[in-house]
Formats: sequence, C-alpha cells, structure tokens
Amino acid sequence: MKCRVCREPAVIDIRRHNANFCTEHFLRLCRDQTAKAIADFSMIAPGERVLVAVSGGKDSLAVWDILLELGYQADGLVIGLGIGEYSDTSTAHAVAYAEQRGLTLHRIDLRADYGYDVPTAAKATKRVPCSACGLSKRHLFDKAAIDGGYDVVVTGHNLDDEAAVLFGNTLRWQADYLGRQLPVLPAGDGFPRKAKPLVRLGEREMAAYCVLRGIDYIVEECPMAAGNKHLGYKEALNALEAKSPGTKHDFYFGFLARAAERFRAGDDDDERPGLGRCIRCGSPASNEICTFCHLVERSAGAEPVTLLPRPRKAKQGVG
Ligand code: Q46
Ligand code: ZN
Ligand code: ZN
Repeated sequence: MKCRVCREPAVIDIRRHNANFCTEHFLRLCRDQTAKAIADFSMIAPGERVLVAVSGGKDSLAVWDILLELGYQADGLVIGLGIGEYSDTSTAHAVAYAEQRGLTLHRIDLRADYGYDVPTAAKATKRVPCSACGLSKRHLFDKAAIDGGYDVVVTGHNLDDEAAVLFGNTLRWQADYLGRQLPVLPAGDGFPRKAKPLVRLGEREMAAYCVLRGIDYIVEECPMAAGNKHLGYKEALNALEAKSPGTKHDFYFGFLARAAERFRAGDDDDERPGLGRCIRCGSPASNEICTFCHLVERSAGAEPVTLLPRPRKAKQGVG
C-alpha cells in the first residue's frame, strides 16, 4: 500500500477517494478538505474569532487542531454535562488538549453553574436525554459566542454525522429540518453563525487524524446515546458505503447541491422570526422565558438522577 502522493508506505486507505496516504499526506488531506469546506461555504473569514464547541471526542478536538493548523484564531468551550464518568473523562481530554498547547478553553459545568445535569433535566422535563442535552449545548454555545464576541461557533460534525441526520430527516420528510441542514448557518436575530468544517471528512478519518497527531480523545460513546436512532442510520449507511464507497458523500453533497434549496422555503417556522428576548437571560426567545431558562427552572430543584455504571463498549477504531 503506497501513498498516492509520494509513493512512500501508506498508513491509511480512503476508499471513497480510491487512494492511500502516508501520515504527512493524510494530515495534509484533512487540512485541505477542511479548508475547501470553509471556502466553499464561506464558513470563516480570515481574522475572525472562532469558538469551537469541544466535547473531548475525536471530532471536536480534530477540528480545533485543524483550524489552528490552518492559522485560525480558535478558542474552545467545553460543557460538563453531568453524564457520570463519561462527562468527567470527556472534559479531562478537552482540558488536557488545551493545557498541553497553551490554548484558551472556556468551561461551563451544568451542575455547578446552573444547578442541574443532563440525566436530571431529561427526567424533570420528560425529554429524551439528547433533547435536554442538545438544547442546553445550543443555548450555552450560542450565548458564550455572543457574550465573548466570537464571530462563529464551530462544531465537529463530520460527513458520517451529517449523512446520518440527512438520512433520518429524509426518511420522515421533515421538511423544516431539511431546510436548515446546511454546513453553515448565518448569524442573525441574536444567534451567532454556526459552521461544520469537517463535513468533507469521515468518522474513521477523524479517529486516524487524532491518533496520528497524538491527540488523546474519549473513545467511549455517551451512555445516553444507546438506542439513539442516529446510530442505526449510521449502521445502515455504513453497509451501503461498504458496497459502494462514496455513497455518503454523494448523498450529502448531492442534497446540498440539488435539493437543499428547495426546502428553504419551508424554513419559516423556526424560532428565529420576530423573536423577542428572554426576560431572564436576554437570549432570543419566542416566549417571555426561553426554552433553556424554562428547562433550568424545572430541573435545578429536581432530585438528581444517579447514573448506574454501564459496561464499557469499545467504539470503532482507526483500522
Ligand atoms: S452527549 Fe448529549 Fe450527545 Fe450524550 S446526551 Fe445525547 S446529545 S449522546 S452528542
Ligand atoms: Zn505521502
Ligand atoms: Zn433565557
């Protein structure tokens, strides 16, 4: 197996590119693909301040690392979600990455700062955990970006994530979600711009990137993701990809090029139009109190939910 660029021994094959790469040229490919996504979708302009939503997983640490390599000014924010040992380990990886490189990592802890955690909020609000978690993360990343004067919030969503979400939204023809499933969402109405620079790179490539760059990340899946529909969509797409490499890329980028625009017209019932401000936190809100403050109100006084330790399951590796 030889590198497509230099013919030296390769360390990874990427079937959808029908090519193998050595370490140096694989890392360059990751940077080039990220730079291309940023340019193609006007995600970040030179000199802008970037806030990376860091989880301690491979994708968010990789995107932070690549943005710094590309010369962007990028700080991180990690949120302690209170999902037992998983959250402690995730945060520790994020902190270690930042400390080793002398980077700025902002930290929020849901329990210490807001009096609740994700498992407790899920129970108190009768939401599924990922809904309580996603709502908390979106609100706090948006708020931190606005308050901190950042131009854009970057997340580590990769091609596998986006193709799986698209698959789920398409299976149910969720037109409103399809209208918003873009690699970049512009700023507006009190929300910061949001971008996903890793959309041209897959999960396996991001794991390889971290290993080759010596970045330690949390390998375990979030224990609350069990039974999550997206995992099933990923498995289905992986089966298609194995038979026909490039399927995920064609599905997602074909959607962006030929279909996404058609759903934009339906994008008029989200939280943005005619928004007022939450009387508690000042964030954009369609009611007097925003959904986040409402969640805090119901969760902060609730009896804390204790997570039982779960047997560990290894996640997919590099090979
Ligand atoms: S952390 Fe939160 Fe994820 Fe865990 S509870 Fe769900 S949304 S799965 S990215
Ligand atoms: Zn090479
Ligand atoms: Zn609020």
